[in-house]
Amino acid sequence: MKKLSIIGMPMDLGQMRRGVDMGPSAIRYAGINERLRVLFDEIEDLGDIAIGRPEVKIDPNSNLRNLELVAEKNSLLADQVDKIIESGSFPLVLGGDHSIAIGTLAGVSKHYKNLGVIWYDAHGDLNTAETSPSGNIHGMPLAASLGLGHEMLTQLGGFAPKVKPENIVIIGARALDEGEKELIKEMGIKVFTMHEIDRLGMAAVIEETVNYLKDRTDGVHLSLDLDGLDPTDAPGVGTPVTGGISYRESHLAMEMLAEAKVITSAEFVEVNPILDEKNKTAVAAVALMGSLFGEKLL
Ligand code: 4U7
Ligand code: MN
Ligand code: MN
Ligand code: MN
Repeated sequence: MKKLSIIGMPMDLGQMRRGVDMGPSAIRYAGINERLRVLFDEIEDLGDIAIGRPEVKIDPNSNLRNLELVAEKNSLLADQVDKIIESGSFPLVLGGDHSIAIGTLAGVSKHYKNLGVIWYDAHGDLNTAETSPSGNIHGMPLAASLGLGHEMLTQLGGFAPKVKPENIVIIGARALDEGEKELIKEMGIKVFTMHEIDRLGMAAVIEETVNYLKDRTDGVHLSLDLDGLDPTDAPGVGTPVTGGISYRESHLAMEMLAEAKVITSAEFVEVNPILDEKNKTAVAAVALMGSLFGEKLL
């Protein structure tokens, strides 16, 4: 039986653009249930993880905005995701800013010896407190999952790392910080920047990605940051970067991932309805989910 479990993570503590906490609502209003219902035997919406309205603060010692809160809320998410997988269901997490990937991956990673991760994003999210220009934890989740950074983030769930560098593929990068570029080279992380996407075409990029991950991993998590898409197609994001992946290329990518049957968990993050145009970004997210879960055009 094919079952999907949806969980909302209305987190906005990983950055400064308030409004991304409304991402899960915006995605639900965009018709996620109606769209995905026909693709599964059963769908359950578990509602949102409680974030509340905590006082935001920068830890003066660590250059990490809201460190304790981000860690605390993410461990709630990790537990939920863990339970969903244990119950035999596919976990789909709705963000929220990208710091939630720390929790998602902590929950997912327990279940795999060699978890693969596809990081669909304009950014690398490979900063640590030392390299971060902003102190925003939504720019750090991939580093934290690799075991790099503050131990409250890296040790979430009680183990590190959640993913090995050779099991990661970044797609859509076009705004990497200097420290991130160095780390990518040092660790040998596979990256398809916009340059490679333009040169090879998205079809070849996904083919290569699937071939690369298929043999070395026993599950693949898709972490899709809507700012991976071009801002004309996904304007409702806090850190837009021009020259991004188109709506059509993104659909092709999701369709090919569906065909390859490799994805075992997913999250769609950084949808900010306050910055959006008529919920366009949430609608795009739901359309991409449709393709990811096997919706056909004919
Ligand atoms: B997102 C940035 F400096 N790299 O660390 C940072 F450019 O989850 C942006 O991908 C991070 O949206 C963007 O603050 C995080 C910045
Ligand atoms: Mn991003
Ligand atoms: Mn991101
Ligand atoms: Mn962003």
